[in-house]
Amino acid sequence: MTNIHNCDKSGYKAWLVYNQATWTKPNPNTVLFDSICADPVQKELEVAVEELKEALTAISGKIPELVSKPTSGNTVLIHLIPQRKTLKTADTGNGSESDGYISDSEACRLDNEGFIIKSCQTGGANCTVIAAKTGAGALYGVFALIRHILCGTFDKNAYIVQNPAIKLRMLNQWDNMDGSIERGYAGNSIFYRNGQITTDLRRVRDYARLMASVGLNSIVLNNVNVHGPETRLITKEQLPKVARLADIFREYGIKIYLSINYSSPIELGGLDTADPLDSRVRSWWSEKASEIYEYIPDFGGFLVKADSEFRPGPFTYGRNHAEGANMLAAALKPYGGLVIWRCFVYNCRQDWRDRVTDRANSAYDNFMPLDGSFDDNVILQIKNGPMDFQVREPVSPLIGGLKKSNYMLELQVTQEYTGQQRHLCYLAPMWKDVLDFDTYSRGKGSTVARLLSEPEDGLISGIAAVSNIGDDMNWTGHDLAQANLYCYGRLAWDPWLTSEEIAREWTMQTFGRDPVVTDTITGMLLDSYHIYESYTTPLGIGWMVNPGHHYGPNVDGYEYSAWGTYHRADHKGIGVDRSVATGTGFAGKYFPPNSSIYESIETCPEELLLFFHRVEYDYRLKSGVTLIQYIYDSHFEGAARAAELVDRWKSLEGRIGSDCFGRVLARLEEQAAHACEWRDVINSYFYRKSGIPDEKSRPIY
Ligand code: GCV
Repeated sequence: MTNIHNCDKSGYKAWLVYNQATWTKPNPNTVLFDSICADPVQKELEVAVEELKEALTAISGKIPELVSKPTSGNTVLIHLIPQRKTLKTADTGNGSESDGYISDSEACRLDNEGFIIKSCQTGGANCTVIAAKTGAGALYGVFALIRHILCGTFDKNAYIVQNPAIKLRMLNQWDNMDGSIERGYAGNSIFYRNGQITTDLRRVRDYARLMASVGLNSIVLNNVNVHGPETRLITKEQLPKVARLADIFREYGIKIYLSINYSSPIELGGLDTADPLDSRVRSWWSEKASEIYEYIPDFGGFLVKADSEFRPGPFTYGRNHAEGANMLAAALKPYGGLVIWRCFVYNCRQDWRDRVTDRANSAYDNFMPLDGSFDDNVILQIKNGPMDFQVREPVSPLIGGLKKSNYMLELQVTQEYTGQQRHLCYLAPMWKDVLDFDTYSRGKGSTVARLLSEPEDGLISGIAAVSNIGDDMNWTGHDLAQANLYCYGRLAWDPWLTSEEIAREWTMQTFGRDPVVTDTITGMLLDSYHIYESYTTPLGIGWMVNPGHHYGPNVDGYEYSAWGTYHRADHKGIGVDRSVATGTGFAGKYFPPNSSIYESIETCPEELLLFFHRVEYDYRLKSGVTLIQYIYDSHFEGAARAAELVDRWKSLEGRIGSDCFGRVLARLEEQAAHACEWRDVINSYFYRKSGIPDEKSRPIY
């Protein structure tokens, strides 16, 4: 067995481990590159050259020569396309000028972050040209080339042109300055320790590399819940240190953003108000912006959680979200900065007895009436579902609903409700359900992926996700949870990739190209979301977790709370009626035909049945089984399949480095045991509520 992945015992290098074994059996069309050619005066290309050199050295065991002109052998030529006047005009098709490597018509096909990989013969060398308009584009091209080499899909005659589908591709760190991470499951922050920005920046650089390797271009460096110490990140005392972080990320084409405290004018500025229409507040923010840009000239902007879960916001002053956001936007506008304003706004002090108020309606009701009133440098950030990152939710109707505002999708890579990186849960299938969902906002075919990649004229869009990394040596606690960070970046770049394509390429890069390993891990990843869903909460109902930390089953944990999170189970049935006819009306917020599909219990997709409808236990699903029997069956099957994951992994013993093998095995065993706990708690709860026994007489307590 030649492909054992054991050169990175800790998992630290993640998918950039550059397993030498992959090179020993190159694809017939792969060539061994012996040199890298780039114009040495082009500082912008330095990181791309460094990355390529590191990868080729590790993979082939030989340090490639750095040359300024291709002369012989096999060369990777990294080329910055000059910004000539002609590039501004449209492609005329023929007779287009060329700079020696790339014609004008080819250059016209590239965005600022795109790249071309093509072959050419020049100066006696066989060149693979990576051409781009910027250093970031070249870096993405380098990482793409490395990926193809490692996956065995590199073809020396290939002609690849790529641009990112979504322009703003962001990670949100929920890191606090005390070093903790809200909803972090992989240790402490790599950015902060004991109230200070860390001075050991190696890890930050390695994180930037991981991000750039999958095409991410923006990061918010602190938690959306901004406490006292993080409020001070925008002060003179912290800005020089924030600027150092920005310097590192900049090298990798990544812009930094900060979450801000809406009450900063009071807490930092000594004002008695943070009213967005007060001129003193407006000047305070303008001066603050000017100060920030002195330290960080390409600062991305602010992320704001306002009037949400006890965070301050414009409501205190009788102002709406547009007034609140636009005031900050005006301050950032002269510098090209953005305000990313979260739509996660709801009443978290609801009375559980109140059956009329529905948290699912909240973001839509708060923001739809304001569509068109946000300034052009405000982007609304919308969680994928109307509630809060549950295992299964419908897509937020704000996506596609908003037509005159910039917006971006917010996903959660950190596995708050999906097993906290103790359970295996590969999230690409969940995100694909979101990205492939047809909103019908512009008629048939208006998928979320399309809306994000082709925003309405003059608008901008993006995608953000809450990161899953911490200072654990393997970044993500569970080694296989690295696949979630990886697939998030890949989908942000190309939302039409399939879950399987991404799982395969991640597995090959991380573990080498042993087909048994690739097939087994890819299969485990692809099954894992459905397995997790089947032993946890049934048919889209959500929230059956222990309050606070959200790990493990507790069916009534949130049932009598103030958070607006109810399943309403009783002895007859379960589910929330969100129809227009008899329920909270949420189903009516979608474009037809989605609204009528969700409205009716007959047509509602079954995986969302209990999200949209109250259903009696003896209701027969399309398969013919009753709801209660479905709940029992899926929980028994889910737990059994979780146990099988252990066996599937064990079949790889000897094919995976033993350290990683042992770490993952321990997590999978814990998952299998915990899945039994889930199964028994959920099944017993519903048996006790309904009094209906399992048709198959399996143990229920
Ligand atoms: C950062 C949920 C999480 C909170 C999180 C919040 C948000 O409520 O449990 O930890 O706060 O979402 O997205 O703002």
